[in-house]
Amino acid sequence: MKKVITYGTFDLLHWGHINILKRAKDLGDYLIVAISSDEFNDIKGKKSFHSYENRKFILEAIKYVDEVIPENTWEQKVIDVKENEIDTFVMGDDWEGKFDFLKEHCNVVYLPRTEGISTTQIKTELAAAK
Ligand code: C2G
Repeated sequence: MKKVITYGTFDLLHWGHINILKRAKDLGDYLIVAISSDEFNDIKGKKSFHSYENRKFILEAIKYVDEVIPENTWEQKVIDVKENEIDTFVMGDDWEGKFDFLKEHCNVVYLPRTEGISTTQIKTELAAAK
């Protein structure tokens, strides 16, 4: 069984998120998503609208997602890859090159981001529409 893992906040879920989850799942048979905890979001300088629990609940409802685990630190990826016997690590190409240290443990794939949508754009356009 080919296992794939990807990481992210996945706040205000949109079709760009679904697009990368679909393509990540297409690279194997089992997709694990490590979703950023609220505390790790603080470390990333991100404030998400939905709590960790609710973002996890939403992700678990997606047919491409087989398992959701917490992302608490930058450093956990090597352990996650080893412990879950991951074959392929996937991220959007805004992270191109940033996780190449994982190449000694698994395939590392950066997929093109989906143009025309982002959580930031949603927040900005909603704020302007008031
Ligand atoms: N993404 C995408 N296209 C978009 C928006 C997002 O392909 N239009 C991808 C991102 O490249 C990322 C994933 O969707 O791979 C999740 O995006 P975020 O929730 O913004 O995740 P991020 O804050 O980049 O967290 O340790 C890694 C970090 O946790 C990544």
